[in-house]
Amino acid sequence: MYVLHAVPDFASFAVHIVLTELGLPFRLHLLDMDAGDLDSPEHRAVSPFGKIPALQTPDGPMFETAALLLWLADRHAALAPAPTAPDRAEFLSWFLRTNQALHMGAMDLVHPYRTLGETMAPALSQVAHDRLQPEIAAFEALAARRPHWFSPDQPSILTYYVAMLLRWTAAFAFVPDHAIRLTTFPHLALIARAMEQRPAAISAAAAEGMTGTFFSNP
Ligand SMILES: N[C@@H](CCC(=O)N[C@@H](CS)C(=O)NCC(=O)O)C(=O)O
Repeated sequence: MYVLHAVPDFASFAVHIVLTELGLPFRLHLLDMDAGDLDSPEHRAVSPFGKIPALQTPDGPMFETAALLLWLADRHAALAPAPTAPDRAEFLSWFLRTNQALHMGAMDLVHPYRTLGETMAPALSQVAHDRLQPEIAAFEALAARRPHWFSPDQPSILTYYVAMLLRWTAAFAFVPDHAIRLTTFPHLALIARAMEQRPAAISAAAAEGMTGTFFSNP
C-alpha cells in the first residue's frame, strides 16, 4: 500500500487525486506543519528536504511532486502517454514546464517572503505575476489545441497538476491584486471545471476540506 505524506491543500493534493483516480490502495499520512512534523526524523526519512508531498512506495520512498505523478502514471500505465507513445515527447515537455515554471512561479506568488523576506515580498510577487501571465497564456493555447493529455474530456497527471496550481494562483496570492483568475483563460477554465467534477477529485478534495468549484473558481 502506498503512504502519501500530505498536508491538506498543499502540493500533495494532486498526488492524492491521482492515487484516488487510479483506484490504488493508499493511506493518507497527514502532517501538521505548525507542530514541526515536516522536520521529524520519520518524515525526513521519506522526504530529505522536509517537503510535501512524499510517497512511500514498494520501491522505496519518493519526493518531488512531478516525480510522484510521473512515476504513478508510468507504473500504472494511465493518465499520461506511455514512454513509447509518439506524443510522449510533447507531453513530457509540458509536464516539466509545469513543474519548472508554473509551480515555481506559483510558489513565488503565494510565498514571496520566503525567497526575499517581508520587505521585498511585494516586488517578488509582482515579478511572479508578470512572469506567470504569459506562462499561463501558453498553457491556455495548449488547452485550445486539446491534445488528449490536456483536455477537459479526460484526466491526466498534467490536467490535475495544472488545475491545482491554477487554484493557488487564483486563491492564495500573497498580494491579492496579483491573483490570476481564469476569466481570461476559457480553455483552462473548461479543464478546471471538468477536473473538479470528477468523483476522484471531489472525494480527495472533500478529505482535504474543499468543496464546490475548488479548481475553476476557488
Ligand atoms: N519542488 C517541491 C516543492 C515542495 C514544496 O515546497 N512543498 C511545500 C508545500 S506545497 C512544502 O512542503 N512547504 C513546507 C515548507 O517549505 O516548509 C515539489 O514539487 O514537491
